[in-house]
Amino acid sequence: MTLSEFQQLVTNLAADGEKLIDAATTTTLLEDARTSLLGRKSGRLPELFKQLPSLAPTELREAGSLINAVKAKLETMLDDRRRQLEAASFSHRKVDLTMPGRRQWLGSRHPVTLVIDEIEEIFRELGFTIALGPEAETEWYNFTALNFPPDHPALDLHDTLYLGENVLLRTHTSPVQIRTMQKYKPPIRILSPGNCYRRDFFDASHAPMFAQIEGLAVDEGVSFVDLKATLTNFANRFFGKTKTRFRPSYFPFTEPSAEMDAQCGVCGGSGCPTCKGTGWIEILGSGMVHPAVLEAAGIDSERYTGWAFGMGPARIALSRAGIPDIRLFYDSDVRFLEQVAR
Ligand code: 2NL
Repeated sequence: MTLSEFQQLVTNLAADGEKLIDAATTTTLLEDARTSLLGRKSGRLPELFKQLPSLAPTELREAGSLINAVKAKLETMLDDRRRQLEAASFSHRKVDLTMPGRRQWLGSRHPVTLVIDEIEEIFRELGFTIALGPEAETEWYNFTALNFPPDHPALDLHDTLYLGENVLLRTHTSPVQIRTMQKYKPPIRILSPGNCYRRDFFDASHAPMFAQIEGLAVDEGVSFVDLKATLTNFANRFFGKTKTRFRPSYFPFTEPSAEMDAQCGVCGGSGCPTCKGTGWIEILGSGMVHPAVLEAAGIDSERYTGWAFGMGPARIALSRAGIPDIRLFYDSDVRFLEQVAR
């Protein structure tokens, strides 16, 4: 091929390319133009590059600089046209710029935290304050002061996570109540939420770490009537007007002890899988503080009496939302959390 033949082909290509690029009215058409002009496989420009070896060696320099200049020009034209089309397509989009933006989900408090916050709010209105304490405790605060006999199975390495000699991860938030009774004189009305630990399998209904919320009221003349009235009021506030019942129970730290059930909100008491056919959902354990516990915490059990309760907010959140597996609360799966968020 002669130099002038080559120059003619390159000039034609430049002219055709300019027309093609100008004619492209969408970014898709522009991409087609780019492929037909510069496409590595069979674009017109790469095809011309392949012709270079057929020129005389003395003509190569001029031919090369010409084709490279056209290549650069086409690339610039393609880029300019792309910017033009993109700007036009944005300004022609039918958008109402006065519309409020779509709100992103920013996350929410954890479902268990939501239950704790709600319970705190109800008891706050009844004059309770929030008390917090350490999660690493001594055997004395976690067991001895709470009237556990030294050979109680809960003290065993199989049931409790020990950090060292005498130091363990608390198995309930009761140590906070003991510390509060040591530090303050009655009247005492406190609520202690927090995480507790036990050596247990992580299955559908158990977790080795779980939230507990306990309440304690100590004063002169406090009786089982106060316990029953306060906890019944709480159930009606938390679940909406509901039937409750108290069943006798046993804890080393309370005497007498009672468990409170609420009528199953899913079936209304007729029996369903959620309440395992009983019509009742277990809400909490409670009782009159054992005199030995008051004395251990330095409170005169002849002058003062008290009542206490403990419940698991995760259990309550499960039964309230009809969630089948407690592990869902700890997976941090946003698809689950979004569904129970508020
Ligand atoms: C449950 C229910 C309960 C308490 C916790 C308590 C705390 C002190 C004194 C007396 Cl300092 N009682 N807390 C009372 C009754 C029940 O928890 O199911 N626990 C395993």
